[in-house]
Amino acid sequence: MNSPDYPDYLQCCLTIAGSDPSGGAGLQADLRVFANLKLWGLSVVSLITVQNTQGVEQVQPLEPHLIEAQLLTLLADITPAAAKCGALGSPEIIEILVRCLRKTTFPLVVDPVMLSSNGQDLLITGALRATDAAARECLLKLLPQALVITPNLFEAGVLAETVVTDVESMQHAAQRIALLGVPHVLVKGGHLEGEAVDVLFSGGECCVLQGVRETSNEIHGTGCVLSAAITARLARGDSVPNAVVFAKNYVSQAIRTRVKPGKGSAVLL
Ligand code: PXL
Repeated sequence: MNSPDYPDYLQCCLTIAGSDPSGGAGLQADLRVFANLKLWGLSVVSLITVQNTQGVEQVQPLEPHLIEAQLLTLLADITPAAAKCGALGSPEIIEILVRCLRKTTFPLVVDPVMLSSNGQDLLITGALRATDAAARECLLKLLPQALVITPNLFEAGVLAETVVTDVESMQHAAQRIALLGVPHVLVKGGHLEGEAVDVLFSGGECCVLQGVRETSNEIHGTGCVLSAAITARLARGDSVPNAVVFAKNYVSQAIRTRVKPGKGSAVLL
């Protein structure tokens, strides 16, 4: 018997992301957010990391054919109400995703994760660096499939090919990224000096949202949690601006009640 909170037909949210064994980021964080928000979580693993709360030691992308098989097998059975992708791991994986997601119609949130906080490449591993032009080109192919993209200042700078350091440059970058084919761009200002504000470019207009002053070196996975909460609210039928506002409040609340499971960063429940 289902409990009254869980109807017979469950709404599902999908994450395509890397594994963080310490649970603060990646698919483990996404699934926790989906469950907290009463959605059934689906996950396709793109890469595994070797990490604890003190940092990422190794990153190993899965064979692209395994990502394709996971995704196609899942989608043959279940259509998620919304999906997100996080750390992807290699140009081949991105290309496979572009191909597999081309025919889907559910909203997709792209968190263009490039580097871990201790500088490990999570977008592309091996000879190519996340900051190389070729890595950017590869990510650009995925953008037209995204409804929303959630870059931080560094990622926005790489995507927009500008330096992003303040609210004005965030607005400029958001507009440039929208021109790459994404209708809604949320540039996260968590790493801004001074005030922490986010910029949302949506419906052809930029708006500045009061941000969460997070001490991001000490809290791990806030970006994953934010994009997962946006995805969950889109699955529930929210508009993008409403989903973003909800997700920002969700992260602020989670930051206030953060926990510290290990010797390193705190994480969000
Ligand atoms: O927070 C970005 C991120 C996403 N996904 C995985 C990670 C990290 C950061 O370390 O490990 C798997």
